Amino acid sequence: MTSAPHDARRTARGASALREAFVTGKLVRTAGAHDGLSARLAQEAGFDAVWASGLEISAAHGLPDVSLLGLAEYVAAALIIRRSVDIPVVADCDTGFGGNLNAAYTMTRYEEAGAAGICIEDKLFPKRNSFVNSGQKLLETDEFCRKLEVAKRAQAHLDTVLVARTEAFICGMGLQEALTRCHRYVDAGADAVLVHSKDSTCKQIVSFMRSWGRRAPVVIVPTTYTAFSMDEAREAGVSMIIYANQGMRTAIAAMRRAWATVLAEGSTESLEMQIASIDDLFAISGMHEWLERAGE
Ligand code: SPV
Ligand code: MG
Repeated sequence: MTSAPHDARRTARGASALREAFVTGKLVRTAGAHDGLSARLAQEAGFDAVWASGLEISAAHGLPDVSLLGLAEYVAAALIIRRSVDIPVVADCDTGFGGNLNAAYTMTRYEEAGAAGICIEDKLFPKRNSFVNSGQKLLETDEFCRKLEVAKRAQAHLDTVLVARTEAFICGMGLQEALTRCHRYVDAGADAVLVHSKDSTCKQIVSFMRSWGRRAPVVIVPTTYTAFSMDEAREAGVSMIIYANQGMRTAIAAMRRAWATVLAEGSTESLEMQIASIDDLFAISGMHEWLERAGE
């Protein structure tokens, strides 16, 4: 009989910074990413952490966020992200890619990849992205608590942050269900809770924060309630705010515009003034540092 090693000397990369921010009340400003470049741009902009987004990683594979990619593909993406930045990486692990044992293996694989935190949500596998209007099904609270306990027991690094995400609001449940679930998830060992909402206003989140009483750090993803500011989030007691997909949506819009311009104008002359230079591309991808290694 073996159990997961729990070696106090081992720490997860960046996890202590996250935990310290949670204790001191600093809002962890987090940007979604799907590869090394998008993560590095978030770091360069000054974000405190990166979210290895399931939606972005799926889209980067040309696939919808409906549990088509597997654990290995998501971990590979998270590893590339983690190698590209120094700030903590929090990984979107969907439902933990299956049952309780899958959630345990998810914890192990992401810790090996250097994630500071992993986030597991209380939906049924296979899940749909939260903004899809069909097929949103919640796992029973008891069953999800068991999944969290099993994942937590697999944790090898002392400070890895396990975020339990409730999709109660996404599935049409009310405040009480969201609160009850989050309290149970913290009882089960979650270090933080993510409360997702697809409301166009911040009402659900603000009412949750008022009743939560700061029992554990709260993470939010204000994709639809766009007017909710960082200052308001801080004031409400939110610990981490994730801009999960705005970077990729910006890239999509910009690339569409660029390629349309090239086809319309028949050359890249006017586009050249608007886009990053080759030198910029070299710099962000580390060309100079790598050439220096070869003495060039
Ligand atoms: C993701 O980025 O994959 C998320 C956040 O889970 S959301 O797409 O808003 O559900
Ligand atoms: Mg996701």
